[in-house]
Amino acid sequence: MPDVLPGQITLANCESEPIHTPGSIQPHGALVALGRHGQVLTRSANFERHLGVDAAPGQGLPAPLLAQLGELVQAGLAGEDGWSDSGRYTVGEHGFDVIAHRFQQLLFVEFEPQPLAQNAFFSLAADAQRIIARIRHARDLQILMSRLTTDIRELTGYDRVMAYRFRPDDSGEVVAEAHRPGLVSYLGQRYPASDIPRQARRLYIQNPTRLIADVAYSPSPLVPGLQENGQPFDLSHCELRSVSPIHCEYLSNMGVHASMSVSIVVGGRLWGLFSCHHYQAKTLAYPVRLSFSMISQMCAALVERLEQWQEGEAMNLAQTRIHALEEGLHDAEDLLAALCHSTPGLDHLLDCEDVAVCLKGRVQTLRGLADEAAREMNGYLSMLGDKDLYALDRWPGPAPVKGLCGVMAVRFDRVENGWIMWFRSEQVEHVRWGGKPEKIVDTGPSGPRLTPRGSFEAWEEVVRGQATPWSRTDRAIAERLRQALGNVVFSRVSHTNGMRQLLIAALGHDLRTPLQSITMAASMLSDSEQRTARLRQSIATSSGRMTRLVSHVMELSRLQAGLGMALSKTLTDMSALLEVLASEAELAYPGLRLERSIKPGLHADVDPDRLAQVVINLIGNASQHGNGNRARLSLDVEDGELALSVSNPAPPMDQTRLANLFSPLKGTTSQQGNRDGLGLGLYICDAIARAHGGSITARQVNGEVIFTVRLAMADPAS
Ligand code: BLA
Repeated sequence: MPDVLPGQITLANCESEPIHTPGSIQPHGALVALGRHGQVLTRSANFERHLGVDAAPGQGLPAPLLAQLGELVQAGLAGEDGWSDSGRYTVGEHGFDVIAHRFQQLLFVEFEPQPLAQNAFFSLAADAQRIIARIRHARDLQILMSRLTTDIRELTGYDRVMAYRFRPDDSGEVVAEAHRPGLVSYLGQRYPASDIPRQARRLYIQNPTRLIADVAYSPSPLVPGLQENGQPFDLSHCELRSVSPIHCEYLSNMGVHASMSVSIVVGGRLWGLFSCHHYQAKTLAYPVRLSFSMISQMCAALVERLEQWQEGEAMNLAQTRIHALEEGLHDAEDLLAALCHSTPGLDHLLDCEDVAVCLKGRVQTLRGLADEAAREMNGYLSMLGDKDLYALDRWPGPAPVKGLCGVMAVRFDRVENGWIMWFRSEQVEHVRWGGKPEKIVDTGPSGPRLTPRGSFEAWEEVVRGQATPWSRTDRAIAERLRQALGNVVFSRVSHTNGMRQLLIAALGHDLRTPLQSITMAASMLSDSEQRTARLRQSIATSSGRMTRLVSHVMELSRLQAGLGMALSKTLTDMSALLEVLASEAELAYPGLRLERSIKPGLHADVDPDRLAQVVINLIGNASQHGNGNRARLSLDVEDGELALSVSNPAPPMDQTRLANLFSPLKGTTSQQGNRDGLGLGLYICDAIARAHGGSITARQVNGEVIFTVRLAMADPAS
């Protein structure tokens, strides 16, 4: 936005007010700006009134002034931008604090009348030293700020001293306060970012102190008001800079007559301000302001250290809690329940209203407040993207659910869709607003907006629907928990895999023997009696199927243990083998119509028993899973390889299922279940084909599913 002229400033455009070039100063002092050769470029209209002589533009400083200030002025003219110095001088009968600085090639010299006795400064320096010594070892931010507001009030004599801290959205909060008895407290109150507009916050980083001696002042204009190049004089670093009329109106609406503020700059960022009010006009001697500024710098250094230290402490505490939490999770049967009932609870890890744990589509909350919100959030996650951590201050859906609008969600299990979510409610609810903050003494032309009550309402407007933002530490803690839970999930899966191996080995050994006995016993049952004959048949069929399953399981266990597949290969007449297998299959599956298309005389170097296992398995599948109880067995040469196929009409399968047919244990996750160990059988077929250097594939063509095994051909003559 372009700069606006001083007369045109309103509540709506005050961010564009060029507060660094007001064209005037506060009248309790005088200012002169000198050019490169010491010639006067401008001075405040009140210059002669304060100093007894005028400083005429275009000429050097008048002799009586030069006699006193010659050295300071010479040093300033020789200095670079950023140079500054000050001193106490007597001009005529008056004492002045003279403050000089170089900025944009100009030398600014300011005069503040000062009756203060010289020896007062010694006690001032001692005061500042004492204050600093007392706070140097502060371990608690809140105590530090309260201590300092009291000390600063003692040092400066203001009626009220507040520590005002900026929040991440540039709104502010009064975090500590000292005031004379009888004043209402502003402690804990919140103000919107617009109360100290952006350009003011920027300026307060460059120039940390500012003083308003009397809000009802009439500014003393610079004469001339513009430089030769037509630009206004930049008073960013001047002590006497005239301040925004909007802000003066704000202060006088509060009944305040004078103010002073000193920035607290931490790591180049405006962390906060010490803001002082006085209910009468008041100036503060420059040396006191310097002490104040020094204390504020010391405060900034302490704040930086304390914040780092506090962050470290919070992380350590969280780490200890996460460790304790982890302990109980490794052996828990139900991870979700264990996460919800752990002590210390997940809700103690971060400041929140409630926590939800989501896993495999289940959702559970710790305090029962966020069930609905958690389910809704679960739905938004895939729309938000593919990150593992989301920290939202505003609800991602159309409206907050039960007032919960802040959520931080971390994903700890990608496979099972495991998330932890912390919820926060709207921050307005958390801010104490102790009734009417003060009697509004009066309101100026801009109306009630320029009062603390108006400010609070403006702030409320800004933060409506917004939760207290998740801090850097909050995110770091959530990330730590995410990693810890990720490890838990990983070790639980490895553990389950280990258990599965054990189970499989036990199955193989311990089940085989009783199965063999049952088969034996069945064979000894009498044939003569019809009832026992049926029984024998049924036992034989069932135990035969169980034996096959156990062999599959054993095979799987061998393969998964990396033992590979033992083959005894021999040159085999594949055509003959398939004819025999087809005949056997017709006996084994009496209802199945098996069509044969077997090209004769084809040979391969294979383990015939293993190949038989594959063919029987494929025909068995066709009989069990196919439609119409018919199948076709074929053998031919394709692209110089043997192609052995079993095809049958079958219900359509989607691409995922088709692609997963050969992976083990898929039945446990597929919706169709694992009927008769179909998964294991095909997994083993695949392993057999690959052990022969061949392959097995499945495809669907015209309502048929076709399994094809490809193998290298062998020449019987060689
Ligand atoms: C400046 N506004 C300031 C300053 C403070 C505040 C501390 C620094 C100047 C000083 O030392 O006085 C705000 N002061 C507060 C608040 C409290 C307080 C919140 O005591 C609470 C107890 N101000 C507004 C609005 C606008 C505005 C609505 O409230 C504009 C739309 C403008 N404030 C404004 C401007 C400045 C300012 C332009 C800069 C003044 C300057 O340095 O020239």
